[in-house]
Amino acid sequence: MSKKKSETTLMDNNSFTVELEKHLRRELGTSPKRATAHDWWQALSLTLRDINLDQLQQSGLDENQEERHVCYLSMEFLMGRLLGDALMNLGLYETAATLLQSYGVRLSDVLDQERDMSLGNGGLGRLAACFMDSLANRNIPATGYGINYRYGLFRQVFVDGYQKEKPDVWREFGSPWETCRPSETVEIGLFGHMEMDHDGNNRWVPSKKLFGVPWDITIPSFGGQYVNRLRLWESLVGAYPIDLDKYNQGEYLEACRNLVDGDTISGVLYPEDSTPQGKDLRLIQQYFFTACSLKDIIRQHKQRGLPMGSLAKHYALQLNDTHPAIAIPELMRLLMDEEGMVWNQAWAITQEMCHYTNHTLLPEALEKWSASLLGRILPRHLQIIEMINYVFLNGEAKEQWGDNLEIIQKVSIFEELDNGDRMIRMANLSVIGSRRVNGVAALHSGLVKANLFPEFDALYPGKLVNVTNGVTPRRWLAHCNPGLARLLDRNIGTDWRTDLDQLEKLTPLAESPDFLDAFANVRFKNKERLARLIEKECKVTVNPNALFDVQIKRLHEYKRQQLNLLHIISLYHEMLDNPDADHTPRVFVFGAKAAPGYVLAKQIILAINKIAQVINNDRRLDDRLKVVFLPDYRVSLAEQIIPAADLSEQISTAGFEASGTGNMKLGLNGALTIGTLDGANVEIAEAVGDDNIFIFGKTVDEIAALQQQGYNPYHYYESNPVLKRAIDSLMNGSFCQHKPDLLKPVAEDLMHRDQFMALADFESYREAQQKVSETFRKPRLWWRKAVLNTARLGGFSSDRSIADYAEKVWGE
Ligand code: KOT
Repeated sequence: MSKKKSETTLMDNNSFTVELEKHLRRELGTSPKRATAHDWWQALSLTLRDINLDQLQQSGLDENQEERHVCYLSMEFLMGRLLGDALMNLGLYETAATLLQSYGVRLSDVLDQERDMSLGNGGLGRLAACFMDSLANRNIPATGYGINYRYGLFRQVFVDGYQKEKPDVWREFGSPWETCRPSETVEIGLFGHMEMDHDGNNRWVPSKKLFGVPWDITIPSFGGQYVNRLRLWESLVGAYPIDLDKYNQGEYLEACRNLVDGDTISGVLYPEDSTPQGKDLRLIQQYFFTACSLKDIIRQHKQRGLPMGSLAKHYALQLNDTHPAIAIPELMRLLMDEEGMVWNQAWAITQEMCHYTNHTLLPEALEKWSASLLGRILPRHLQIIEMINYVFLNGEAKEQWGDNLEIIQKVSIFEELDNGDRMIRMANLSVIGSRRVNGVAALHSGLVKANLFPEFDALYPGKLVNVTNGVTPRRWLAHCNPGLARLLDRNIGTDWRTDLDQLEKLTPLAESPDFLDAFANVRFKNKERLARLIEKECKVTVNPNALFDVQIKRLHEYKRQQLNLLHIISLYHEMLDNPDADHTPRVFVFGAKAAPGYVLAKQIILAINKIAQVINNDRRLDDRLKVVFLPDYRVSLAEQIIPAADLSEQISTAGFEASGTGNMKLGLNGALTIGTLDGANVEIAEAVGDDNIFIFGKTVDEIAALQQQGYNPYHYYESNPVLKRAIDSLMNGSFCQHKPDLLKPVAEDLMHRDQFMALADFESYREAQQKVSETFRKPRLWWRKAVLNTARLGGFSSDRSIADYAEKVWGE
């Protein structure tokens, strides 16, 4: 796709000041002298939004553009805060800081006023946000389509070590970034029945009508010349009572009565990462935002005076996992029932337009909808899915596999259940209905081909491809780590922000002691800053000279926070046994939310908190070991932790983490990785070299073999005294003397089930951790490795991912 630049110059400093003060006076009824930090935040945000809106007119929405417009359909956009990034992108950061200073206000206090836009759970939603940023930076015309949830991901607090959920009222008084576009409201149907009209055609008569109201957020490139938009649909505005008791027990659905009343649909984000629960409201949410988005696309296409037959030439749909897969039958319905096309033409357009990204191999995360449930809510769509399946099985499938029933059953969109109902496999529907299917890291894409969809890979050679994930260097380096950004600017120039391969120029500097000192110095300041935050949030004093060992991601058994915990306990025991030995001081930092209904994950959080309390108060350790669990992990917290991390924990069971993107953010900022050969760790290891990463644990094949032969965690427990002692201390109440049974469930699960084989990798993990400790004691060696991590991870920019999508997925 070609690049295009607008000629418009952006706002000068004086006009910026005038506009800002105008917003203060007119929108907020205040003045620079009286304005609070929150007023300043709002006024600044409105000012920048206006600059972007002006620029938007000249960017991707250009009506005469020839390029294919990318529509990124995602249930989640985990945007975080927007002001700091926007100031940086528009080159107004210093101007704003100086102006505020003249009124005695600190820009950092103003930035802290912003509530994170947490409209996502974790990796999948954050990836969508990074991709929006990179689409703008690649000057690719694009719209992100999603849901304007009134409540984002719950806020997490700890009470006595337990996770408690609080509602995330992120835009109680509106959000300055969002512009409502009521004139582009669309109407969609739900429920109802099918009728035959006088021409003998099938017609859907919905019994419910819903309105989708679009709210737009501008997405500027670095420099601000190119602007795309994120369009989030709201179903209706109104009072919305949530039953918090039920919500906290994991029954978030039941907590929302009036299931299909308009305002419930965009009410709350489902807090599940990797384990969707097949509930009606979720399916309605999926249909709601997908149908609104398709109507929007078709309306724009027609407004440009283009014929329906050329829809696929002008628009590419990217389905972020199967959550928007209902787009496939919905597009068929629109093209046939509303636009009068015949099946074959509609199918050709649908298959040309749709592209599907798979983000997980976990069987429980592969979406399936009961056909009877889907048929009740969307009767026409069930008919169309049945027809797609019929045509597929009797056409391509029969030609390829004849009457091989085993394969036919496997590739069918429908899975027959014993109780007579059928489940619709959204992944199969997505593969059949898409032009390209991609995994998110080389290893993962290989497994998608070999294990998940081998039959489809044989049937459709070249359809299944890999696009390795990436992260935006604007947010995850330039903005979150200003100290390192300045150091880079001084040494390799400033172009790395939009051309991250420039980081390679650091390679020779890894041999310069002066540069290593400067790098270490930046890190030390970042660690001091994080130490202050830890003091404030956790009331724990930590030493910035200690090794900061960081695991930040959703809490899930496959991500194995429990393995990290076992290592911490073993270190604790070692320090108590040999108090005079020269131990490397460590601070273990956790950040993680557990899905409210995920019992074991919540018990692991409790265990970490309880163990932290004992260790942090044990004076025998001389402050050489600290464990902190920062509450309410979210994008803005990640931005403070990542620049201060020495060690990045990427310790999932091989084969289960599709990619990971925290691994990229931490590595780019110069943390060394301790990790398994899983997801993008494999490519990170190739990029940085074996000497600059700590790889441990069983490979995908070894894990499979162990599973095959029958995994027995108890064997590892019995035969490894260090491991046994760690687990016994969880069992016997050492960390919780007033309630000795409290942590037993975690210990028992590890000994008797251990679904993700933490015990099998424990010894190898511990050895790798010993190497980490030894290396950290040699600062020159450590910082050289750290610099080489930053130097060699430029390929993990989401700008590169988007270029790959443009070439391998949306292109020819
Ligand atoms: C959630 C529900 C259903 C299907 C997939 C998910 C999912 C997967 N949510 N987040 N992911 C993560 O996506 C990231 C971006 O591709 C990956 O880096 C990460 O490994 C996935 O776990």
